[in-house]
Amino acid sequence: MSNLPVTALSMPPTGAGPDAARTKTQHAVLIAEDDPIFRRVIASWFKRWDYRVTVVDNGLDAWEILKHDDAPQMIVLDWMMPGVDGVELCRRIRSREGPYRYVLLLTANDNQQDVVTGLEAGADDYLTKPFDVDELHARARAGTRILDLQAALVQAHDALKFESAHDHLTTIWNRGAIMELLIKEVERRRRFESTLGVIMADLDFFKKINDTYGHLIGDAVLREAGRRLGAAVRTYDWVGRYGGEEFLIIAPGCEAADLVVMAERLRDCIGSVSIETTAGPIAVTLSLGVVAAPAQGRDVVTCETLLQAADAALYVAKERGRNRAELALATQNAVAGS
Ligand code: GH3
Ligand code: MG
Ligand code: MG
Ligand code: MG
Repeated sequence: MSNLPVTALSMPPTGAGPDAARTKTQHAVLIAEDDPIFRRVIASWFKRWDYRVTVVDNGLDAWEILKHDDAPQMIVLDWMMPGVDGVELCRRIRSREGPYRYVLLLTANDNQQDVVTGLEAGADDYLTKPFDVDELHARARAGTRILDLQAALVQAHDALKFESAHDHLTTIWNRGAIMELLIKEVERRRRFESTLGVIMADLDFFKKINDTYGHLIGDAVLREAGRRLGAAVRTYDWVGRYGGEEFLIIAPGCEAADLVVMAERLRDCIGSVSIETTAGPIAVTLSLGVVAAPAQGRDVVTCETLLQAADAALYVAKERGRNRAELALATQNAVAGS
């Protein structure tokens, strides 16, 4: 029979109290303990401390739960359990990718070797039975602090990662990111012998919008143009801000005929409906230079050759009156017009 201290055995008060009314974000805990009394007492206390509690009585069930990324991040594991023991579970938890788990290992005695083995297997902390409820609470709080800190770090890291790859104004990919994507897609095309489409798109007479309405309104037009372009492509296409009022669109697996249709859709999504601004609706059009790299061919296709070809086709579109797309092939066919 487990040797529980009196303090730990005393059950928490039930019913509505100040704790029941707490609304702060709940943490979740998984308790894996084969001893029914320990299990019940530990679960009761964690509930009292506002944790969402999941309880299992063996290691195999615990592992089944922990295979899922949305499993509780705080885990209280008994060392000795049927199925998979606590130390083996620690090893499995650490060998798995996914969100960090804070593991509190319960050991039956204070054998120094036990503790070292447990910590080396990946436990963050340990408690030796019998333990006091205050000690359990303190360790749970320490674990929660670390999990909260870790969540804040992950959030900050994600935000930085997003900022470093996205354009501040439009929130689509920035120049660095869209160029990296182009390099990857050119490489993918080479390896898998697939087609690749690239479109260079530039807003027409944009300087005039700035000159007429001011830079802030110009910014609003750019933002909406970026949003419309992003919404007009397939989920596996890439849209980035290449320069001031210039956008680069990458369409993997797109043949010339599909690209022509796509370019027309992009032209239309900008030109067909005026952009609403605080200065009133502003009509703006888009010129596009389109290049389709075939799946195979003798030509060496690089980022530079694609960009040069798309840029040259864009220049032709501007020369031919704007609000149109030009396909950069040997024949330089016009593919769409206003
Ligand atoms: P074209 O039809 O030949 O492309 O003419 P354009 O006026 O669009 O081209 P031009 O290159 O002469 O002018 C581009 C303008 O875009 C000039 C620049 O100030 C403006 N621009 C670039 N980046 C931004 C930005 O972030 N915000 C605003 N508001 N304007 C920008
Ligand atoms: Mg046990
Ligand atoms: Mg322009
Ligand atoms: Mg330009």
